[in-house]
Amino acid sequence: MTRVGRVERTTKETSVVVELNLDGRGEVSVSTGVGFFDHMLDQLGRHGLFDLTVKTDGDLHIDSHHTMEDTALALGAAFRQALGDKRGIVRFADASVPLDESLAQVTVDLSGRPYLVHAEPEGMAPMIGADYDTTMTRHILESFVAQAQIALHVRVPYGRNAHHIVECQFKALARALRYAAEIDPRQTGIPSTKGAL
Ligand SMILES: [Mn+2]
Repeated sequence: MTRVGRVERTTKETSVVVELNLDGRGEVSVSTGVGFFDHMLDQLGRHGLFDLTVKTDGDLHIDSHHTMEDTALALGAAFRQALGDKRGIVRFADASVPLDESLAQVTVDLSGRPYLVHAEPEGMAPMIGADYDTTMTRHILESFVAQAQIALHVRVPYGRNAHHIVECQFKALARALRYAAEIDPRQTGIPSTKGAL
């Protein structure tokens, strides 16, 4: 069984291609034109042990908003596609990841229903690098969740450096998604009393 998703999404604002293999080895090739966002997608694939290819050509002459939003939508759709009917998966998982002084705690349910809870420390620096607006982290996660159709809770109870605060969220997200999507050898059916997810 290969669990892969491939999504192409083109609008007047962006053109995105995402390929995702849930059962990969963390081999990642990403290019969105937004350096820090590429760094975050790299973390997602590497620590999720997904093979991940992302190529986005976006309207960066406006700003990085559409590029990151639309990439996250396509990534969510590819993740949902790769999960298939979710037979045999673990379904629920959580992961905590520190990055020096910052800690992220992520809990996920591959439920079929989109819901995001997101809490970060107050007073973060507004920008990371020249083109990553730190208010976009929540919007990236919202966009991913909407298409992946998962319940996702992300909390950073403490942290100081904005780069660390955001990066530990993507690392913990990677780990939680990896564990939740893993095949449980004792789980022969779809892990829901409803019989569908
Ligand atoms: Mn970093």
